[in-house]
Amino acid sequence: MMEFTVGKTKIRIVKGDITEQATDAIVNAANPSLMGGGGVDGAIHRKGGPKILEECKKIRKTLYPNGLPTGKAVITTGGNLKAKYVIHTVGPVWHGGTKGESELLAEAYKNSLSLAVSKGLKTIAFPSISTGAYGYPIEKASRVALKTVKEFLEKEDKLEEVVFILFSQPDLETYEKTAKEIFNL
Ligand code: AR6
Repeated sequence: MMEFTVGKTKIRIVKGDITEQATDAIVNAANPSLMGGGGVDGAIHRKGGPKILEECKKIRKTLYPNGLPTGKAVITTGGNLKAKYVIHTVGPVWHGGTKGESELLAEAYKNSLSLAVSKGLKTIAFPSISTGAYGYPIEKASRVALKTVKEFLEKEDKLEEVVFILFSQPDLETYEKTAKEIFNL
């Protein structure tokens, strides 16, 4: 567990279950269909209940009939979750690193943060996007995640808290090690 600030924003890196977070928004590592899946996505829909899926279906009908493109983000209610909102984003599938994966992963973080700010939200929690089913190596992903959030917060001071929720001890330690470097801690 690690805690520090960037400008006015507190950053926390913790081990836990994102579906238990009481932040204004939690971020879902979704797929383009927005119809649910395994991993974090499955856990969020199971615990959040049917309202989330209903809103996802509406988004598919209106904004994104062909699915949510990789790197983009949309927002729904948090349903029965403690979080008020779920921000659904799609990280890239890892193809070895030469298919624009790092840029797309950075977009997923940036667009999620921008959406939270545009909705007036103050606190947001991220899982480690793309590092489960999508196969993105955790060390590389931790660099993109932390660097992107750092650069965002250097330009934007409206968020009170950004939390990174890691599901395993090794993942937590990887993020902590990267954070020490990137934030000069
Ligand atoms: N809280 C926090 N982190 C979790 C939780 C949880 N409850 N459950 C899993 N993780 P993944 P992806 C971690 O596979 O790689 C889905 O089927 C997990 O250990 O959830 O972006 C979607 O529908 C890993 O570190 O997301 C897509 O099809 C991280 O969350 C696809 O998987 C991300 O793993 C997206 O793959």
